[in-house]
Order: sequence, then structure tokens, then C-alpha cells
Amino acid sequence: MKACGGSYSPEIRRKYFISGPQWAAAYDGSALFHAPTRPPIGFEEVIRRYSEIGIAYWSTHDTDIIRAEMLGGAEQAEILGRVKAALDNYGVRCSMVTAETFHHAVWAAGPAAESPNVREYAKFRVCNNVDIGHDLGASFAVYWPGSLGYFVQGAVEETDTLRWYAEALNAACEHDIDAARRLGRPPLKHCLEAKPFEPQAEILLPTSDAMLAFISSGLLTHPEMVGLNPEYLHELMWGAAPRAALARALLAGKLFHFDINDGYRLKHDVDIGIGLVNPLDWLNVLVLLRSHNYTGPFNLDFKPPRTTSASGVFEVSFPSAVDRFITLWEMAGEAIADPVIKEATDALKAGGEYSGDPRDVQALTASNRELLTLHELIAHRLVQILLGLHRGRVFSIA
Ligand code: 3MF
Ligand code: MG
Ligand code: MG
Repeated sequence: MKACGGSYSPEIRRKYFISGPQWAAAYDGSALFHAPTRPPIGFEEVIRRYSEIGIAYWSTHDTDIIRAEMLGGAEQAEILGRVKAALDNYGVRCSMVTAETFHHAVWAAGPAAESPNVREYAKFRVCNNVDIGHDLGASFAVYWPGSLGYFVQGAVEETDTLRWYAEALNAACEHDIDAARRLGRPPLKHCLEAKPFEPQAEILLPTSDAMLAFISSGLLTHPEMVGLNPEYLHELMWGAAPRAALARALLAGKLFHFDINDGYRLKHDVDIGIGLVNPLDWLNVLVLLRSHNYTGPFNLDFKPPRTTSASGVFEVSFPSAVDRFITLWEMAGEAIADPVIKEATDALKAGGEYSGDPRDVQALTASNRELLTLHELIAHRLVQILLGLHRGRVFSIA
């Protein structure tokens, strides 16, 4: 990392609303067909290492820190006490909490299963998650309904399942309204996170757009409290343009939280660190978010590769991901202020000069013909900014 250069200091890194998930740092390299390559690590160590790097916020699933059997009991209070002590000690803040409703065997038929007992338990889990969030000082609760779907066709009635899922979210929001009032804190922002497939074969809310429709379906009692936590790769996975998905969320006023990572189209969820696969697309995503004054968290939801060692997770994975984010964010600022892009964009918006018959289709086409070449020029300029060529750098030819 020293040889690479281009690192930011922990003080600079702390200026950004970047959060490090407990599960990302604790990911041991295991997967279907893959045995772990790294030893287990607890929250105290993760929070300490995030603090050293300059990652100012931490996020967690309930079961990343508390075993399922212990949730809601005396052990939960004891563990949360230790989490708060670690956060205070290392100057890190908890930004987001999320209930795990996909991994445990109880969720084999999902968090909105036919069984009323399982659905009651799901309500307990999301309400308990709200309590954990307030206790740790978080502002966001995230829901990834990974097992809301099926493997085989016809066994699940989709409209029932979606209604039951809404009931759990309604329980969380109503519980939050009471908790917030009691504690004198603002209610949490409740954020839905979509993924098109994985772990189920078919997912009932596969995209951020499906979730926007669900939020305004009339099934939620507090749709104003519920927004989105899009994940960059989850949109790319189904073949979408993540930037366009984010634009739709922005227009709906629902871009609350953002999981940042990278990967490939139409493949599974490889969760690679931001900017290692699609740096140009990432630059463009951040141009959009900067120009719309997005102020929510950037949550580092990637998985350090199995080839990275336990020390490499904190020496390379996290600092390099943070530094690529900061670089791309600042570069996005340059792109927004770039005089060439600005002049080209202004010219496009002014349109071709023409004062003849407004329905003369040939003349209208001709008046814009030269101007539209600027689309390609803007794309070239963005690549120049990405590669540093806008500052006049050229490559020598032998
Ligand atoms: C799965 C994910 C999840 C969610 C997490 C937060 C483990 O692909 O992205 O990370 O982000 O459950 O709700
Ligand atoms: Mg995610
Ligand atoms: Mg993911």
C-alpha cells in the first residue's frame, strides 16, 4: 500500500459518511464450494481497526453480534453494552442496523412464510432491530428480503406473501414511532434493499423499482418512513444501469442509503470492492449523487476476496476501498465543474439554433445534427478525467 501511494489520512477519510459493515470485515471467505480462508473476528476488533483506518461509521446485522437464541434477552443488553463501549472507546458511530431474516433455518420459507408463528417471529425480529438501532444511536434500519421468494413454481402465492411482508414492515414502523417518541429521538429511516436473485431462484421484490412500487402499493401503513438502500452490484446483476436505478430512486425521494461495491453483469453477487471493475460507471454514479446533493451513507458492502489474508482485510481491502471511493467522489466534483463538460452540456440544453417552421422535421433534425456529437465528446472527457488526461498527460510512443 505504501508503494502504491495515493492514500488519504484517517482524518480525511472520517470526513465522509462512509460506513463499514461488521459482516464485511468478518467475512471469512466461505461460500458454496469454498471453505473459509480467514479466522473469525469479533466486533471489538472490527471497530478498532475501522477506527484506525478512519472509517467513522459501523453497521451490523442483529445476528452478527448477538446469537439468534439470545435476541431480546438479558444477553442482548449485555452485548449491546460492550458494543457501545467499543464504539465510544474508538470514536466510531453506529449508522445502521439490519435484522437477519434470510440465513437461519427458521427463514427456510422466508420472513413472510405461510406459518403465522414464523411471521410473528419476523415481527419480533424487526421490532427488536429497531430497539437495537435506537440503543446504538443508529439512524437507519435496512431490510434485505433475500429469502422472500421461491425455488419451485406455484407453491407460493405471491400476493399473500407480499401482504405478509408488508405486515412485518408495518410492525417495525409502528414500533419505531412509539420508541422514538419515548426516547426523544427521530424515528429511523427504514430502507429496503433489492437483489434480483440469490439466495432464492426467484425473488418477489427483485429490483429497487419493484420496491418503489411496493412502497406506494397501499400495503404500508407508513410509506413516508420507508425508502431504499440500493446496492450498486444488485442493480448491475440484473443488467440494469445502476445510475439510472439511482436516478429513479432520487426522483421518488427514496434514496435513503447506498451499499457500495462492484462486480459484473448477469453473474452472482461477487461483492468486489468499489471501483475495481467499473471505475468509469462509478465516476458517473457519483456525479449523479453529488449533483443531487445525496447526503446519506455509503456503506462498504463488499467482501474482501478469499485470497486476501486476515491482516490484508484491514491493511489493503478496507483502506483501498475507502480511498477509491474518496478519489472517485472528488473526481466527480471535478467532472461537475469541468469547463469542457459544462460548455458541451449547456450547448446541448440550448439546442440547435433554428427559427423556422417548428414542425419542419427535416430542418429540426439538421439544426441539432452537429450538436449531438457532443454526447461522445462528453464521454471522452469523462474518460480523460478518470485517467488524468484532462491535465494534459499523454503517453509516449516508442
Ligand atoms: C446481500 C447483501 C446483504 C445486505 C445486508 C443488509 C449481507 O447481498 O447485500 O449483505 O446488504 O443484509 O441488509
Ligand atoms: Mg447489501
Ligand atoms: Mg450484495
